[in-house]
Amino acid sequence: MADLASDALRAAVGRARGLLRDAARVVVLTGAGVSAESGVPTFRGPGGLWKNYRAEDLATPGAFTRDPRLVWEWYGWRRSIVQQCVPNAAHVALAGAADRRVFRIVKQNVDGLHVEAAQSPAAQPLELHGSLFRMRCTRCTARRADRDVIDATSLETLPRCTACGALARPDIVWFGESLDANVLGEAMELASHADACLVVGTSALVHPAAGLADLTRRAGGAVIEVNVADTPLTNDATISLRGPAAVLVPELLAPDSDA
Ligand code: BJW
Ligand code: ZN
Repeated sequence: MADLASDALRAAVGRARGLLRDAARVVVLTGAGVSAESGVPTFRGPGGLWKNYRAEDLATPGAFTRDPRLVWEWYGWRRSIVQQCVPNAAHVALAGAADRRVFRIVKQNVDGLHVEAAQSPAAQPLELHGSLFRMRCTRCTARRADRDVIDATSLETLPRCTACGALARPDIVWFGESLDANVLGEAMELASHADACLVVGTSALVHPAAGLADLTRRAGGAVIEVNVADTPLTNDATISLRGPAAVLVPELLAPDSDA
C-alpha cells in the first residue's frame, strides 16, 4: 500500500476494506475535506473560508437581502478558485466504486468535482447543499447552470433571471434554509438501509447532513470515517481513519488484487 504512515493505520484500512467489500449497500457522505487536495478551501479549520468571513455575513438569506453585491462577490471569487481545480484521487475512486456496485455518493460540497469525476449516471452524487455553478431566481422558479465570471462591481451588474429579469441568487442552501425534501428523503432512506456508511472529510457539524451516519449506525450498519482530524462522529464510528482523503479513499476502494 502506498503511503500509509503506520502499521496500525494499515491494519485499520485492511479492516475497513473488508467491511466495505462485504457490504451490499454503501452510502458515502462527503464534505469539504474530500476536495482539499484539489485545492478547494474547506470551511472550518486552518485556512478555512469561515476564518476570514462570518457565515452570517455571507451564507444566509438575510445576508443576501442586506447586501447581494457582497454575497455575489464572495461566490464569484469562490467560483474562480474552483474553476481551476480538478477532481483528485478520492473523487475518482468514489466514482469508480459507484460504477461497480450499489454505492451512492451523498455530497455536501458545492464545487461540482464529484459530478466532474462521474463517468456514468450511477456515479452522479445526491446533492444536499446545491452548486456553485447554478443560479436561481429570487422571484420565479427559474434555475440555470452558469459558469460565467460574476461581475459584482455594482447592483446593476449582478446576474439576473433570464425568464423574468429579477435578481438571481446562487443555487445554494444557506443556513436557515431547508434542504430539498426529496433529496434529503432519498439520502435518509439510503443511510437507513446501508450496510456501511463511509464518511469522508466532513466536520460533521452541519445538520441535517451530519445526522446521516447515525441513521446507518442505529440500523446496525458500519460507519467508517476518513478525516485528517477527530470529529463528533469519531467516537461512535466503527473505524475512524486519520489521513488525507486522496490517499485513504483509493486504498479503501481499490479492487482486491486477486479479484
Ligand atoms: C480532510 C482533509 C483531507 C480537511 N482529507 N479530511 C440540528 C442541530 C443543530 C443545528 C441545526 C440542526 N438542524 C439545522 C440546524 C441549523 C443549521 C446547522 O447545522 N447549524 C450548525 C452549524 C450548528 N443547518 C441548517 O441551517 C440547514 N438547514 C436546515 O436544517 O433547515 C431546516 C432548519 C432551519 C433552521 C433551523 C432548524 C431547521 C442548512 C445547512 C446548509 C449548509 N450550507 C453550507 C453552505 C454555505 C455556503 C456555501 O457553500 O457557499 O454547506 S455551510 C457549509 O458547511 C457548507 C458545507 O457543505 C457544510 C459542511 O461543511 P463540511 O463539508 O463539513 O466542511 P468543514 O470545513 O466544516 O470540514 C472539513 C473537514 O474536512 C474537517 O473535518 C477537516 O478535518 C477535514 N479535512 N482536509 C480528509 N485532505
Ligand atoms: Zn425569474
